[in-house]
Amino acid sequence: MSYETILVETRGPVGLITLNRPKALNALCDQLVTELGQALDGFEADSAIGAIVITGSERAFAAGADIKEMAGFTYMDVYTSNFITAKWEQLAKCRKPTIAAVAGFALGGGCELAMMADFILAADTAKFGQPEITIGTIPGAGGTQRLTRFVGKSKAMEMVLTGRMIDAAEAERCGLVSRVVPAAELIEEAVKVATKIASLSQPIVAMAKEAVNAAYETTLAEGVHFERRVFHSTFATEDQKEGMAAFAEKRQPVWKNR
Ligand code: CO8
Repeated sequence: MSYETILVETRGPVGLITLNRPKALNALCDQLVTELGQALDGFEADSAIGAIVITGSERAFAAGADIKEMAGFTYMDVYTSNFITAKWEQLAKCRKPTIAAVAGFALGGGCELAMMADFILAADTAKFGQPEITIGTIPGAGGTQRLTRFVGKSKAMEMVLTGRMIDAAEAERCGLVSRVVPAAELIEEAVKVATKIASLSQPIVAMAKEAVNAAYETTLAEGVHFERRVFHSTFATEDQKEGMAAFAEKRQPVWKNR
């Protein structure tokens, strides 16, 4: 499949998607979001792919939704097309593990897209923000909800109400990103982490992801109950037998993905 706004490649068992609209700082136009969804579908369907990395350029992961594209929309345009449509949420719904590798600006829809990944690895050049308030709108792809869950009410309110950007160090301090690495090493490190995840049992990884995600959707008691049931179900897999046998036999496990 050929794309105009993204680059798609594989690095061993890792699917790598690079947002590629350099002249617009990777602003998320409709075509880009559509192509990103198609690339994600392709990797989801490919059993050789065990994890997916999404990145942008050195200057920008993505500077937000495409302001020029949406500037003239009317209420009826956005209401009837259900803008933001489900395709924006596709990354959040991905069953395979996803990592956003962020350098430069991750603003507005760019920050929201990064937050839909399972975790964010940041370059030391990364800057995160929800500046929608400064252009007369508010976050519309989950920013008010996901950012608040990541960083808590106080910082989310300050960022959403003022549009203030935070740098990589502040993003790490407040838990928005898992780690900060030197910009020159970002892709290599993200692919390394993704390769590690892809080398594990894919169904067990999927179960672990489902269990962590339950923490965002339910009460503590229900989440712990769900976790216990998923934990129990790992004992129905061949890979749990293999993993524990390999530990006892002091050898590397050979996963069957079953
Ligand atoms: N949309 C369209 N074009 C953009 C965007 C954008 N979000 N961001 C940058 N560009 C373009 C600029 O217009 C410029 O193009 P041109 O050269 O043709 O004038 C080019 O990218 C380079 O940008 P700058 O010259 O402005 O570069 P600077 O280094 O001076 O500034 C900034 C970089 C600070 C990132 C600046 O470009 C900026 O403030 N951008 C807008 C950031 C923003 O407000 N983002 C939020 C957008 S709204 C949003 O995301 C709502 C999400 C809701 C869900 C989305 C559903 C579709």
